[in-house]
This record gives sequence, structure tokens and C-alpha cells, in this order.
Amino acid sequence: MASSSDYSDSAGVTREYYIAAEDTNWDFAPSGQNLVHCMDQPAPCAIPKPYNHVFPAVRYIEYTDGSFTKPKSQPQWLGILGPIIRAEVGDSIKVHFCNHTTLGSAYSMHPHGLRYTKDNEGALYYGVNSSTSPGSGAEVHSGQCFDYTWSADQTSGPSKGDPSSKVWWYHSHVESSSDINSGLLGPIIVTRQGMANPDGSPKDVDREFITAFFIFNKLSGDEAGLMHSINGYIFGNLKGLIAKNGEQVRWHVLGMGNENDLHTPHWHGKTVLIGSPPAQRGDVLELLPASMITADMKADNIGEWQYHCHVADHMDAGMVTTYQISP
Ligand SMILES: [Cu+2]
Repeated sequence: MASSSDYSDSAGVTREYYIAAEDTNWDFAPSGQNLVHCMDQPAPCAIPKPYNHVFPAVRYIEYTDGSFTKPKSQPQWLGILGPIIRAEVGDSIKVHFCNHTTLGSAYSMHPHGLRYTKDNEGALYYGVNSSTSPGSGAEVHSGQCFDYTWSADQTSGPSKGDPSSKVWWYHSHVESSSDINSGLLGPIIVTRQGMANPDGSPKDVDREFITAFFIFNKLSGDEAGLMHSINGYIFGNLKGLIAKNGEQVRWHVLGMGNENDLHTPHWHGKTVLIGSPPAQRGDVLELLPASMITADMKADNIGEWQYHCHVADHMDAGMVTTYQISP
């Protein structure tokens, strides 16, 4: 039975992040190989033509402090996504955001799910019913910084009966679609009050993975520039999704993109429980652009198993990798 404390908004901690938008190149297949499929030879084999795999990108890079000199490492499997921003319900989040890009574009950070004021919305648009103007954090120009303050209140967290943590997107929202396609997107995870470790991760799972299914469009629609990626990697170049036998693993699965981005992530080897009670048993999710789904897996089948989008064209174009359950 829920206690009254389940619904309180008692003050938590303030979690600070130092994040810069930076110009970079992103390699969607650092190995240069298709590591999963080869039609007539053992893997690996060359990425099939016409797939180029290195393109200019803009990414959210996390630093250790306000000097923005020491980048923080992030899990290999997180790929092109920005850092994981965490909160427990009741916490505040302060993001010190700087636009360190040099090509002249303004960017922002717009969070889904969290509570914010207009100035902290990080989105550039105008009101139609009144003369509402964009907030002061709506666009952060090249060379400038803005401190966003967001809060994780009860409406940001898992609802009654949901799994103990919940995923949300954040992304740049100046020219939203092109900003996101550049690579300015990342995850927020909010954990139920009383269920978080000091780092914000949930106490009742052993491991969380975040995977985003998104066809980056790098050559104005030309097939050779459609990167059918999971976390910005194609053809098995997303590595490091490794759990240990017996672990309780939580998968936060995200969609993004366009009308082509109808994805059906599928796990081989194990089923998952999807959503809140009565959770559905499945091994395929249904993702639309900007979808955010949490699924729990008991990792008890040792092996390396395929994890891919089940849309035929998408898996043929590279939206495939593996995850592993080690002894
Ligand atoms: Cu797909």
C-alpha cells in the first residue's frame, strides 16, 4: 500500500551538471565493419555500400566542473547520446550549459518530463494567444552559457505501480529537428523518491541500459546518409551492452526522428516486462518518434544475443547490435 510519503515533494538535493555543445565528427561504425551480418562470410565484413559512416555532428559533452576542461567519461554503449542526467523525485537539477560550437548556430537544452519556468524551458517559439516571448534560455548563442534549473516533482517521476525509474528525453530546441539530427539529444532518468542510490540510480535494479533508435539523416535524404542507428551506431558497432547472469536489468528505450522512425526493438534470448502493472510480457517494443519506454529483464540466459529493430528495411540498413549476458 502506498504511504503518504510516496506523494510528498520534500526537498531533495540539487544535482549539478556541466555540459557543452561541441562541433565534432561522429563515426557511426568505428570498426569500419559490419560486425553482425555478413551474407556469405563470417563476420566481420565491410560496411555495405553505399554507407558512408563519418559525418559532422554536434554533441552534448559533459565536463567535471565549470572550467570545462576535463570531459567526463560515459559508458561506451551510450554512443552519440549526451550524458545521463539523473534525479530522484524531490531533487533539483542545475545544468550549466555552454555553447562551444564555432559555426554560429544557437542551441539549447529542453527537458521532457521535468518541471521548469519559461526561462528554463530551453525552447524557441512565440505565444499565439498573448505576446508570450521565448524565455531567456531559449537560445544560447555560440560562445555563451546559460544555467538551466529544472525540478523533478511527483509528476516527473514514476507513477504509482510504475517501475522505480523513468526515462525522459532532453534535446536542443532552437531549430529542433535539425538540432536533434545534429546529435544534440540525451536521456534523463528520474527515480522514485526513497528508491535512489546516492548517484540517483534505482536501488532495485542491478543495471540500466539506455538505447535510442533514430535514423540520422546526414545527406538530405540520400540513402547513403541515412544512418539507421542505435545510439548513433550501425551494424553492430554499438558495443558494451553486457550484463551478468542473474542481474535485474532495466532497459530505457527511446525513439526519435521522422515518419520513417517507426521502430520495433527486439531482444533475442530473453523477454521483458514492459511498462507498469499489469506489465505486458514481450520481446518487441513499439516505438514512435520521441517515445520513451522502460522495460525490465531478468538476465538469466547466458550468451550473446541479437538486439535489433524488427522493421525489415531498418535491420538491413544497420539498426542492429548484440547484448550479452556473461557468466
Ligand atoms: Cu526501425
